[in-house]
Amino acid sequence: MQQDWSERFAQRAQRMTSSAIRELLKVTEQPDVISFAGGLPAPEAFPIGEVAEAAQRILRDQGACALQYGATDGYRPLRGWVAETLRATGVPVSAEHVLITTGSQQALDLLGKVFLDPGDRVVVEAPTYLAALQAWNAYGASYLEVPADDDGMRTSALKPLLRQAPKFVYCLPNFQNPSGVTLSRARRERLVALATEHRAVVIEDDPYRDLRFEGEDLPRLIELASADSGAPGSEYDGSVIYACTFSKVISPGLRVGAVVAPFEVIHKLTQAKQSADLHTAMLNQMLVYELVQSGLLQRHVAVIVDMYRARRDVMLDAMARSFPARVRWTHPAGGLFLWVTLPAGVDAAALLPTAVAAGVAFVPGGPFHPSGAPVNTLRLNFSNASHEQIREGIARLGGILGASLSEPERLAVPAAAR
Ligand code: PGU
Repeated sequence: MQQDWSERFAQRAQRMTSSAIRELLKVTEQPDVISFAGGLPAPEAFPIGEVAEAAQRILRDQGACALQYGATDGYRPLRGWVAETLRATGVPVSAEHVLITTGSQQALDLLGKVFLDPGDRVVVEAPTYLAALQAWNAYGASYLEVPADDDGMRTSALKPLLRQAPKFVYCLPNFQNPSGVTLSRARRERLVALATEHRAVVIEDDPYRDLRFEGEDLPRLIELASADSGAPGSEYDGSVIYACTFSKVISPGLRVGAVVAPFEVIHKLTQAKQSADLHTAMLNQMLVYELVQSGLLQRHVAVIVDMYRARRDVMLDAMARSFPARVRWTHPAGGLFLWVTLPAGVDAAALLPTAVAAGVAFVPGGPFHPSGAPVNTLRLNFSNASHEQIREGIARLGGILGASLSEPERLAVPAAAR
């Protein structure tokens, strides 16, 4: 007898949805599609030779350890390196405050697992990273959205939301995914002050920090929270939980990220990780440590920052040439993405099949909002295509936008779906 599987799934599983980015990866793997969809680093920049040499050194010098089971909280030298990076900016953390995760995506999932009961509120920027929503939807989160502008989250709108006792506030301060905007220094200070006043927890997700094309680094929220709290010499006990990753600066395929938090939170996250995957791949953790230790990280970041800045410039220039006048977009100072706003009432998802048929892909903006709306936005990635592909892809997209905006009734969102 055939099972009715959907009936058997737990309520948690019924709340699960697919990532629009992951789904699109299948389409964009077709060689003739120019993809501005996934947040993929430039493959031609991957440090393949250095990774091969580091792998040989590790296997020669550490042999069996690299192939053995390891501790759940991670490879200790790598935990120490992450702690040292933050300590250098005044955050009083040691290796025990760091949990190595299988990409920072796992950190988001584990945070949901340990903090969220069904119905719990989470404050998110509008728009926000769709796979964080995907992770927390499974745990039954409900969302409070804070509007954002070119300076990031509008902290002036935060107070009434904090009064509703959210479990945490999720913030991407640098070159936000999907919008590309950066939270201003004044708003960082305001956010941390408000969080302290309301005893709110902040999750700072920071994969793009090192990919700054211009301007000065701004303090991390966890730095500001450290400056505010604790006697000199005391250990970190602030309310900001910091997630970072080596995906965008070395390789996403290695799946190595980290989360930094007070001891009690790390302890609970470690229990949650034990049942998820025992530990992150040892060889990959050792590889990452070897590469950051050898100075490869700094050298490589300098190369890809120059490369991505040039690609951003080509994309902005091409958009200015070929996008219709009523279309708006952000001008990111770093990261991998920019965010396009179409006239109200145009559904970007409805344009996607036409775009893919014309050989160009983007991520429609709806899924970056908990409610799936507004839908007149889209995300473009500029790190994964050559200058020629960017010019060609943007020209194709410009043509499609031009045609669709001149016949709005065809693509208008039906009133019921708005
Ligand atoms: N947090 C943010 C803000 C991200 O943008 C991403 C990746 C992650 C966490 C997770 O990255 P890890 O590799 O797990 O460290 N964002 C990519 C995901 C791409 C994909 O293939 O799903 C993106 O395109 O938005």
